[in-house]
Amino acid sequence: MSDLAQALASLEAAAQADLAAALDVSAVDAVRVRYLGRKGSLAAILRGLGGLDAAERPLAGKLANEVKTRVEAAIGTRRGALVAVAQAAALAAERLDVTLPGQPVAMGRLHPSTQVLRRICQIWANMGFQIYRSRDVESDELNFELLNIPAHHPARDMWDTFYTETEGVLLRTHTSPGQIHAMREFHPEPIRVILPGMCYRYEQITARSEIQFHQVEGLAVGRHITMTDLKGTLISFAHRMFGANRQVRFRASYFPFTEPSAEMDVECLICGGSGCGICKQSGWLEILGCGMVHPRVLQNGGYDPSVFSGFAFGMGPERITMLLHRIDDIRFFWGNDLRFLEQF
Ligand code: FA5
Repeated sequence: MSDLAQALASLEAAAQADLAAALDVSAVDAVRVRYLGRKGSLAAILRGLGGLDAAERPLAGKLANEVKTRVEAAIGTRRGALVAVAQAAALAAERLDVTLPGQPVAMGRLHPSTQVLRRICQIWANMGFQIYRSRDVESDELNFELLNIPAHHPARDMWDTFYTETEGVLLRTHTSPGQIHAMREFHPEPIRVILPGMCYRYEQITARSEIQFHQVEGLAVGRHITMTDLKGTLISFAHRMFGANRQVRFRASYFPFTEPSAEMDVECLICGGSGCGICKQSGWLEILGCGMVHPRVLQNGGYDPSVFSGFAFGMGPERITMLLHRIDDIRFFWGNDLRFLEQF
């Protein structure tokens, strides 16, 4: 029994000395394994209990438990102290200055064309026009035939076309085929819609013309709609878009799907009307084509032209954006140059 007490006492002393020498948490954990682990020194001593007299065993067991409890407590204390030291060191090393200003997150923004497109839609919405979406890939029938432009008609030369490999399927050259979609959906009710969307033309790219550009089509169909309604509505749009003092003019024009037809110009904002490269020295910039819906087109849409009449227009938001921001080359729009895009 006294041997066992001796062994326990020296185990405790050795464990305390090792703990005092342990300088980090992993060294403390190693002490626990070495003295209190399943294969550690205390377990080895306890295996010797079997050799004692039965009368001595309870006292020996009690002694061993007391030593174990004290060593465990010492390990806990040492471990806690070392964790606190390590935390203090980490806090000091990784100190955060929460008063430093944050790093700004780079904000994206809408493309200038989208911004103007939305403004145009807003103005027309305020004037009671609903937005009607229609497809970019169209049939020859809707893009041309039902708009009064039969195959081989010279008017087809007005729109150089991207055809697909599927017979009769093309990329729409204007948003006007949407007029037929809308009329066929709503007839015989009156209509007031705008149709924003992308158009495609197989054209020479220049400072004023792209092969891909937006249009916003407008269509009003009802009883007793006249050319006066068309002019008044478009002038009101131009004043809301460009300011009440902006000059506009209508020029007689030709579109196979309207009769009579016109084009509306806005005083060139880039040169103030004195003439520049963008307005071809005219002082005016064309922003849209328009006219009274041709009776045959009304009929193709399902309306009786002896009862109904209507007006239509198609404008180019990129041209309008150029006017508003004095951009002198349309190629900037799809050039993906951030130096351009970040200005809006
Ligand atoms: C048309 O496309 C007719 N569908 C417009 C129309 C609708 C007339 C309804 C009557 C009734 P035009 O080809 O002129 O017309 O184009 C209309 C507008 O689209 C132009 O005024 C211009 O602002 C814009 N636009 C035309 N071609 C280009 C191009 N290559 N690049 C950029 N904008 C263009």
